[in-house]
Amino acid sequence: MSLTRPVRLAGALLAVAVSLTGCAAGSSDFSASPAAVVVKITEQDGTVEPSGDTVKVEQGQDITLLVSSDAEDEIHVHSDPEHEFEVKAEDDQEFTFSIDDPGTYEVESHELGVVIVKLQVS
Ligand SMILES: [Cu+2]
Repeated sequence: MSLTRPVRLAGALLAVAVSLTGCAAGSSDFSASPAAVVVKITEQDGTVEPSGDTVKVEQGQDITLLVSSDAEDEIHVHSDPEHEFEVKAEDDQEFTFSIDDPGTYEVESHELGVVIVKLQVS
């Protein structure tokens, strides 16, 4: 699995642009910051929150999945290249990645077979 990021400079410039627009601090599950979009994910008793919400991110912006789970799982990001993360039965596991190409990409719980969030990259 390759995690190279050829458009690093573009990502940095976009991060600057994002910082000019401010952030939605204080909102419940999603908090945007100039540096990264953090998506808080909770898996418990065979269910997952959030469940299919759309999260908007910038091309090349860091996306951090902050996962708390009571069971092992595998989280897939259906981008190209795809990202796969091994989830343990632990709180506050962080997985950070970015997506360079615009589009909408599903983040899926492999064990539960459900879409957690859709990342709308533009
Ligand atoms: Cu998948």
